[in-house]
Amino acid sequence: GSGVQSVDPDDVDAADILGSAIERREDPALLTGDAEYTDDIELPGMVHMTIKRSRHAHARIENIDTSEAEAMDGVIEVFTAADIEAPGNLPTGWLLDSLEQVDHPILAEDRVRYQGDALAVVVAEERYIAHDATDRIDVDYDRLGAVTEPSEALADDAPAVHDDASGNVAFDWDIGDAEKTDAAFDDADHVVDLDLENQLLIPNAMEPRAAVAEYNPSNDELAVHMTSQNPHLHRLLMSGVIDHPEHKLQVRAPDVGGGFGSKIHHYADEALVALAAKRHERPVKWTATRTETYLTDAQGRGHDTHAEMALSDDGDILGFRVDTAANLGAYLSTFAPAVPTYLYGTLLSGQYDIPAIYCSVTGAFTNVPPVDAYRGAGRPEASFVVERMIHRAAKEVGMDPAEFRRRNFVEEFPYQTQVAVEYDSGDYEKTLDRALDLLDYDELRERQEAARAEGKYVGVGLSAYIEACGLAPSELAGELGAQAGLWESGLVRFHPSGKVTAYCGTSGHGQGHDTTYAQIVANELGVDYEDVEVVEGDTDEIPQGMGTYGSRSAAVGGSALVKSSQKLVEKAKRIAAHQLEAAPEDIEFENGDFHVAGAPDRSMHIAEIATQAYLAHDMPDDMEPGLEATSFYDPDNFVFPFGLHAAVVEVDPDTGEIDIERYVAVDDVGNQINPKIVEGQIHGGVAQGIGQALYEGAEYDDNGQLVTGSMQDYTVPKAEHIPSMETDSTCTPSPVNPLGVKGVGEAGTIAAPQAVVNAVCDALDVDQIGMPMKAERVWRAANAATDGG
Ligand code: MCN
Repeated sequence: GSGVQSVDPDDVDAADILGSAIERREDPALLTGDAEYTDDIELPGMVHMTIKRSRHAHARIENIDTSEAEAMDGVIEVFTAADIEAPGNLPTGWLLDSLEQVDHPILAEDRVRYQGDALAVVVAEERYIAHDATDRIDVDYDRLGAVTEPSEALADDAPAVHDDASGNVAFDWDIGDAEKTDAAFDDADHVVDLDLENQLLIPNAMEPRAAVAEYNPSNDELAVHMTSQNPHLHRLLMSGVIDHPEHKLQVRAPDVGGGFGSKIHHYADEALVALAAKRHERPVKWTATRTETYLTDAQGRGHDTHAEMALSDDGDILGFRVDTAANLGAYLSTFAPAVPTYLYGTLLSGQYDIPAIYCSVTGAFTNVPPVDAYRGAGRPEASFVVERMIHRAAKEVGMDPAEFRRRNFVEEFPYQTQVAVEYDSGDYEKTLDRALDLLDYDELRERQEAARAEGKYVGVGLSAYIEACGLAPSELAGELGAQAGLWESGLVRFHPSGKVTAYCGTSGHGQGHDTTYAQIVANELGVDYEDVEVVEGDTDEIPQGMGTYGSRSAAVGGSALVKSSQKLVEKAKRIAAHQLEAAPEDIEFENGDFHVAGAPDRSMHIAEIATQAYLAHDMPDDMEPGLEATSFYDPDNFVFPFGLHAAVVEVDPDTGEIDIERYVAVDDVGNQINPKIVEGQIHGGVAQGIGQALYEGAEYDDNGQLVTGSMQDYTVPKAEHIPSMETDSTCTPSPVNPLGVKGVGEAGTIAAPQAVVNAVCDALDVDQIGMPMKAERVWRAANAATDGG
């Protein structure tokens, strides 16, 4: 059901390059094995590192005996926290004020708090020797009780994960107006409520995390090649963690095989690799096993929510109250506190004009790995709560769910929500209508009735999602309480031959930036697409940067490249005026050509001007030679993509099996730089969202042991599990950035879960089914429903 056909860039006119569905230029290397991943790096004299991890979720460490491991041939060193002078703490949640701060040492000293916590490091000549030696480290544990669910952790008698965090509370946070919301509930004709769990998920990047570090003692330069989504941030944070000067630290991300958020955070492991390289003055490599990624990659979601909605008889939403306990895991990960707060509470108005909203969130420490951003980060949780409640509310007031949505949609933009953010632009009816058309909605409802008469359970689920992305606006982030601004930098450099290199502080790891950034720059400069090379992911090459997450790269990084390109055009125009002996005001610029107004034959191409800028003796007075420009771009607002996703399912009440017959996705991400890449991002995102609805979920036993610790136990959806999708789009350009783009990288994941859950609830005519909707759960719900229970 794929709609967009890709085209060869050679077949596209230069003037049409922006917006064309050209093939991704990065794919040949990725598909043929020519890509360079971190684990492909081989350096002379390189040695290998492994990490001894806690087998228990919560325990005191009585003793670590490394003697047998150290005695093995080929083992260079085994070190524990006691062996390093300043063990260093990881950054903990620097995006929220008023946190219960707890230390997160890079090696556990006397206590471990999750299965997988790092205890000791082995450095050896060969990888397999390092792994064998790790097994021979003997740890004496004194086990403590473990908690894995936020509701359990917040109970009175729960074991304390940190002695300093009373009641396992990391923070209490709220947003909205409690009194106004209470008043709305007092006036309501109907109140509906649901208990909603958004289960913990394990990110599954194809490439596990890995790092290779090399240190030069003569000049104190340390280079870390690692699986990073944000090398500059990693450099800044790591320089603090291992106490190495930032300007002598290079962080470089080679090709990175996916991240989905899990490669933004600063983990212990990469810092330990850097420390090991400094201790031994030899290059050191560490690559996580798949088991390690399951145990230690920051997990996502993990919300227990009670939500209530106040309604009028005629179907207006009057108020919305949400109370959430969020699982933060054993320590605060880099961005963790921001995820269930600013990225969640601010999105609870959904696509609706809701006059009163109040949301309170308690962040809880538990004995699971740190929980942090995972594709969508806070926004899928918000959209899930809103759209599940909307489905429930429509039923309560006896309205069709599509019409209930339409009645409550925001119609005027910009729209100030009751939860701090202001939506930039939108047209929610348009995506709804497009989706209803594609579904042939009325006919579908008739078919549903007819099927029911034959004992078949067909259901339709809608998800009118909204998200906030293009993560930047420093000022807004500050107003919301974040301690750091967010912007992006881009450098565009003409070479003397007229070719161009564009550098951006984002760091793509599967999103196709090499292609889309080249499209943006070629369009602005009017040069050939093939003449633009894109560089990302290296702190030694790129001025500064914030990285790739929060679907920010196109909106913020792309805009920085636009600004830099525009600066180049301005300078080039003055050089052209000088060379063409005209006033700069009389020079016109079109498709790369500067010409004198009214005299099109008096013209110079921008590439020729680049040559002049470097080689000519005759430049305008007071002008510096060279043709390059850097910009730091910080927009005024987030961008707010939106759309309508719909699932049509048939449920077998005898087996609990769900068949997704159709999946329709209509998305509005503003202007599209490359419609094929946009469609691919939607496909991948929806696959992950369906994965959450039907299959995925991290499960722990009572001791805090991960039960779903491998791909055999944790179902990552395969192609056969995902229906063919019908995609379409509308276009409401964002007024916030010069490209008019909104992000797309997380949209599908944010939209999909509740479309599928709503469809199954609709099919069985039940109010609630938990995710993942495995057969047994569905069967139980179906039986309860048909038993009249
Ligand atoms: N794009 C476009 N037109 C738009 C918006 C975006 O053509 N209106 C293009 C962009 O130029 C870019 C791609 O679509 O090539 C995604 O852009 P954007 O929405 O800006 O998102 P980012 O590039 O910042 O990527 C981050 C986003 C996130 S947050 C997660 S999580 C995620 C995702 O991207 N992880 C991914 N997509 C992923 N795709 C792959 N293959 N691997 C991951 O780990």
